[in-house]
Amino acid sequence: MKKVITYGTFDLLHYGHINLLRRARELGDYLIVALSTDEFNWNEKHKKCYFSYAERKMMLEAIRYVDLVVPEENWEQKNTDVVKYGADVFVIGDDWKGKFDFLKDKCEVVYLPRTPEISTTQIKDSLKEGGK
Ligand code: C2G
Repeated sequence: MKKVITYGTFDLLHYGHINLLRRARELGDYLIVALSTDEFNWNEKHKKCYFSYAERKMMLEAIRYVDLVVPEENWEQKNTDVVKYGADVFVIGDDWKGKFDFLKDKCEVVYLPRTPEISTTQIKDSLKEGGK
């Protein structure tokens, strides 16, 4: 079984996230999502999520492409996660291109093109201005 792992916040879940998860799953037979915890988001990514970790986890688990959701609590865990979960492929959007090449000695590293014109920030900004 070819296992794929990816990481992210996935707040205000949108079709850009779904496109990423679909393409990630297509690279193997089993997709693990390491979901940023509320503490990690706030302390390290300076992101205040609209949905809590539990709510974001529940939504991801409902997606047909996702097989397992685990917590992402720090930047350093990727090296151990890849071994712990037996991941053959690490996948993430190309906004991170090159940032995780250090994993190449443990697994394949794939940066997928981001879906244009959509982001959680864009959704929040649009709503502040009264919506689309
Ligand atoms: N994404 C995408 N297209 C978009 C928006 C997001 O392909 N229009 C991808 C991102 O590249 C990422 C995933 O969807 O691979 C989740 O995006 P975020 O929730 O913004 O995750 P991020 O903050 O990039 O967290 O340790 C890695 C970090 O946890 C990644």
